Amino acid sequence: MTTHHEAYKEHIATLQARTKEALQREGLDGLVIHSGQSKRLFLDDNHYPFKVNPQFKAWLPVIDNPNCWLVVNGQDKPKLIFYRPVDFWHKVPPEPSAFWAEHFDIVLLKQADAVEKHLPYDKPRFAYIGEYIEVARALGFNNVNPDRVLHYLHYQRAYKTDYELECMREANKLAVAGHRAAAQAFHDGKSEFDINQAYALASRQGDNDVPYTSIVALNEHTAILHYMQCDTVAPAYNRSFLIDAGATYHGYAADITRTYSREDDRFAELIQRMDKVTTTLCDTLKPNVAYTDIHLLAHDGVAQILHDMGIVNLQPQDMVEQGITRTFFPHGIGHFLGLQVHDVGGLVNDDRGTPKPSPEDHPFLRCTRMVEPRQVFTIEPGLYFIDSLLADLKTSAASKYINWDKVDLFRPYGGIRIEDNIIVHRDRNENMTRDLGLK
Ligand SMILES: [Mn+2]
Repeated sequence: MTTHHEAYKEHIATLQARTKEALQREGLDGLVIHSGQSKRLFLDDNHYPFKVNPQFKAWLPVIDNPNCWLVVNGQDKPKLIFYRPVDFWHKVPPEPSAFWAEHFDIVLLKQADAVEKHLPYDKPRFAYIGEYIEVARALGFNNVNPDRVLHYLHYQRAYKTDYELECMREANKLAVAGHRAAAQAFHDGKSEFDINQAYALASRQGDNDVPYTSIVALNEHTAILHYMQCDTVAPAYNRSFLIDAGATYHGYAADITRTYSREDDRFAELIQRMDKVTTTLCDTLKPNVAYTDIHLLAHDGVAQILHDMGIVNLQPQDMVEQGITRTFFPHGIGHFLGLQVHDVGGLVNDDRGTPKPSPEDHPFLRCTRMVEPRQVFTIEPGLYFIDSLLADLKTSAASKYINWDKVDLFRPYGGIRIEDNIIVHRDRNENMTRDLGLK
């Protein structure tokens, strides 16, 4: 990306304004935001992969450096305490010089535990934002991750700046390259492990770079919603393939799912129909629509398919009313996307964090907010043949409506999910995934 300095400058200005408001609500002078620490495995001298505090990477695209600190007050130039040890074991990050550096007063920190002299003196006027509460206490911060501040920041984070949208388009580019390579590897009959490698190679993302563990599933595995293993041996025959895999750019996530059938068969037809559900729902997403309504519309779409394909012998409306579609589509229609793959702030009514839970019958829906411009969502309807859920259905009163021979025909294919990443603009939607030509 030719980095848009102007957009980043505005991004910082937006964060400053949000910080100022959050501080006013809490009656504080500033926030001290900790990037995190390297975490060691129990009774071991190895470390887990470092995952940065999302409140830290909101400010700058430094996602691989523990022991860094930001001191912000919404007014003065933010201070960055940048960890740069003398270390011959590990790579030491270079002195900051990228596009973001000029927006911070930078202090270099050689020893992690020598940070105190760079932190504000008047600790009670500041809140610590980070994961390491005992570190915060040792440094003298009593106000740790105050609810009012986090609720406000999380709520506002749903409205992406132009810089953030640009980062997410770039993340989609990386992921789409991976998806193309993965589809090819599937058609070549490769194993899950080898398909995952093909994805990594083309997307330039290793297992620790992707925003979540990629789901690379063949045949029956595609019906396991969060399948995270990777068989190293290819099955005798690759019938079906579901890949839910993303990419990270400057700390922002893409989250894309595609499903493929090897043959031009009934399952391929099911995929085509589900693809239509995804694109139709993407068009329904617009300002002033409740995201929950999109979820309910997805059930109508799934019901229509189950009816048209002769899988359930009921009118679509009755099928939805009786809750039968929830056997086939047991998860939510999607979520906010951003610094975190399931970005925060989806289940609240306002910036004070008043809860707005998902409907009782749809507990896995991750967002209940009204759709507004600058929000970024995934839309990911699914249709699966999941043995455990089907077993429940079989013992229920609704069993008589199910064409079980058809169900058994589809079981070996597993399931379908098709997921796009959408920016809602005031006057149109931008489907970042389809705009890149991914079918
Ligand atoms: Mn998703």
